[in-house]
Amino acid sequence: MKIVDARVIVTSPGRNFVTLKITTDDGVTGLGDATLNGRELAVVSYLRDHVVPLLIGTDPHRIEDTWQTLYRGAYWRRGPVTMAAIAAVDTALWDIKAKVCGLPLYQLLGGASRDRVRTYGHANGRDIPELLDSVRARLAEGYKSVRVQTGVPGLQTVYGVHAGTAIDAAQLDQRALPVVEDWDTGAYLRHLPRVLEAVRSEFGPDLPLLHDAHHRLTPQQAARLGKEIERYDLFWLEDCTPAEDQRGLRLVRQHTTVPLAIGEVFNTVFDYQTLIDEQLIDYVRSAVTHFGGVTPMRKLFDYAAQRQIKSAIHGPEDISPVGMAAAIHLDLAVHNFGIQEYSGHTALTNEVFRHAYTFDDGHLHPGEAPGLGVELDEELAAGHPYVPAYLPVNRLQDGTLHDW
Ligand code: KDG
Ligand code: MG
Repeated sequence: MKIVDARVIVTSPGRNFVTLKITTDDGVTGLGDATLNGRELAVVSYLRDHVVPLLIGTDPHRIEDTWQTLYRGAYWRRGPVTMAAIAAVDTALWDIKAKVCGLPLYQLLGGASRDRVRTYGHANGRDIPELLDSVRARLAEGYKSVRVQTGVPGLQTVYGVHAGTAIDAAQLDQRALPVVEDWDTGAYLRHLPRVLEAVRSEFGPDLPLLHDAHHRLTPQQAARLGKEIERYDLFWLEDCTPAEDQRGLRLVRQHTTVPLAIGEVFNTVFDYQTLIDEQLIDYVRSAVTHFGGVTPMRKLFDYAAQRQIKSAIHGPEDISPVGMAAAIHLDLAVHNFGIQEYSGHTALTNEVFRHAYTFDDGHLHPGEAPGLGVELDEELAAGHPYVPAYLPVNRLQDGTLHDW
């Protein structure tokens, strides 16, 4: 079997998605997600100009060797552009192999370790009453676990929430230039305990609650926050501090037992070495799409399992249904599954990417279609071309650029 074609398809059914489609001489096709939100075209060029020529004529069954060739053979390792491109190839090859076997991908990963995949949804509000309404809406949709984000008094736009209407952060990027959010760490640290108090008193102690600090705190601030919110029994506190400096998490860990989740911006296992070896976190958050694909994700989870750390694959709207499908197959198969982030996609996106996975009663299932179980409607995709878009940036009130 040989790869005879590999094409990059860019479509924007409401937001941009980059998909690699690989075709074999037997006519089997595989899809991989290469969407890097706000920097999509860099990955398109990396794939089209530098990777596709290497794939033509090769054996699609040699997944590990292809991965190593793209990773080691380029000499220039790691980084989100490289790893998103490799992820798309790796995922598409797993899709092909599973289709050739006539099995859903999770069967090739060891089979199901559970019946269904628990998820969490996003609740956002400009203020606490609006957030409580949003939590009610997620519960009505069937979610059993909810991430809570609110506006902070005195700030116009903060992560997950906009001054005008409460919208998901993923929508903010659909504009010509970056939206500028404002930030005041002191105001946030004073506000968050009140938010969690209000949510707990409205919904009781049993609802699993999550919160994303979106890399905005120093280790000292995160340690202080963790101690203060322990009594609200969070499922996790996410990205409490930028984790390029993994040692920063030591301070946080020494001071609080709040579970910690990190890794959505990581792209190789080396980003996690200290965090996992020293058990400084509880959940690894990488996306299949940004971490080099199914192959390294599986290795990451096995490594994390040695320290009782669980999976929590990144799954916002900027992961396409192709990346989401790959995540759900892994979720069903790995033993140390924790939770899957899931906000769904627009109806149009679901038409462009018809998928076998289903969401029911707050849980996902990958379905039983061979491969990933996703078909791309190329004609429909072509009717929704790329739209230039950026993620927001974040500035302190004196204008200093802050972490986003
Ligand atoms: O593209 C950026 C988003 O993926 C990110 O802001 C979403 O933090 C996020 C999350 O936890 O889903
Ligand atoms: Mg996050």
